[in-house]
Amino acid sequence: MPRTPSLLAIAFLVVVLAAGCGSKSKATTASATTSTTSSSGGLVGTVGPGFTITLTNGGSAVKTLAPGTYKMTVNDKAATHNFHLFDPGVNQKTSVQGTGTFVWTVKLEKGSYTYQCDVHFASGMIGHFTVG
Ligand SMILES: [Cu+2]
Repeated sequence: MPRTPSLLAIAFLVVVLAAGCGSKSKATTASATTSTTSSSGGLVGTVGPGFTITLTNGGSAVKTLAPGTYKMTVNDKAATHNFHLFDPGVNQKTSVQGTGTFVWTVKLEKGSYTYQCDVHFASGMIGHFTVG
């Protein structure tokens, strides 16, 4: 007699787990769709509040990009730093004193680009990526 109830319990568990997995994967699909939509908004540059400057695409650091026109969101989180993206053909920056979120449209050509804080690039607040 002890076998029958445990088999039933296992069968019940399998059903519950399967139902749980089904609803979970539905939720995952929905949120994945949402994040794809927002990351297709393009590149995100962030400077501050500490001595950090980053450029990401879909959450990953940008190393290489294909040539083209990109929408780029810049979060300047510090009144002591700025975000400056330049060359070739691009020269966009936020102000050192100012903060805020900015949306730039940048046309990137083949070449090597630099983003930096103009005040602290010598202290390592600088990054590069290649377009080609
Ligand atoms: Cu700085």
